Amino acid sequence: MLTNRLSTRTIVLLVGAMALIALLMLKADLGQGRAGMVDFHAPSVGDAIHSDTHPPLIPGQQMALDSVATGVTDPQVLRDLAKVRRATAKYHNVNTAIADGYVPTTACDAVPGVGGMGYHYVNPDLAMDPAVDLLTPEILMYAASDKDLRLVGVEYFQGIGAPDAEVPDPAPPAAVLFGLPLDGPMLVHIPGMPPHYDLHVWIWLPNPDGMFAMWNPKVTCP
Ligand SMILES: [Cu+2]
Repeated sequence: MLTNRLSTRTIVLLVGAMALIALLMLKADLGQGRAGMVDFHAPSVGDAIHSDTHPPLIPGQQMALDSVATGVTDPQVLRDLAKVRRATAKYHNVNTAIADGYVPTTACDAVPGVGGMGYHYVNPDLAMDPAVDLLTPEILMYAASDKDLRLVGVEYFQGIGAPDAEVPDPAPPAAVLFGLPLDGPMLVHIPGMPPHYDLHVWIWLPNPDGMFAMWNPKVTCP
C-alpha cells in the first residue's frame, strides 16, 4: 500500500515538476508566440468552444450533481465548491484565464490507466505566493484534444520553500481547503520548482475517482 502510494506520488511529482518547469520556461518568452499551442489559443477557436458549451450553472443544480457524482455531501464543502465555481466560471473562456495571468504549459499530463490532469495553466504570482485562497486557485486544468479545450478543474499550490529547496524539516503544515489538508509535501525533482503541497479539485468535470483525486480517468491527452 505504502509502495503504491509512493509510486503514485513519484509520478505526480514528475508531472507537476514538468508542468512547473514548462511554466518557468514559458514565462521567459511569453508573448513571443508558441507553436504547438496555437490552435488551442486562437481566440476564434476558444470562443467557439467555450461561449456556448459551458453556460453558467445554477449552484443548486451543481451541488445536487456533486452529491450524486462525487459523494460530496458535507454542506460546507458543497458551499465552498459552489463558490469556486462562481469564481472560476469565467475561465471557461481560456482567453480570460490568460488575460488574468494564467500561463499555459506545453505538456498535457496523463498516465495511461490512471487518468489525466490535462494542461496546467499556472498563475506564477499566485504559485510563488505560499498562501492559498479558496477563490483564487494557482492553477487551472484544461482537457484538450485536437478539437476541444475545456476547463475541467482547479489546482491549489502551496509553496513551502524557495525554488530548488528541499522540503523543510519539519515541513510547515499543509493548508486546509474543503476540510482537507493539501496533498504533500512534495519534493523538488526538476530545477526551479519549489517544494509544495497541492490539491486537485474537479469542479468542472465530475471525477469518478472523487472530487479531490489527483487524477481524473475521464481526462485524456491528444
Ligand atoms: Cu496537476
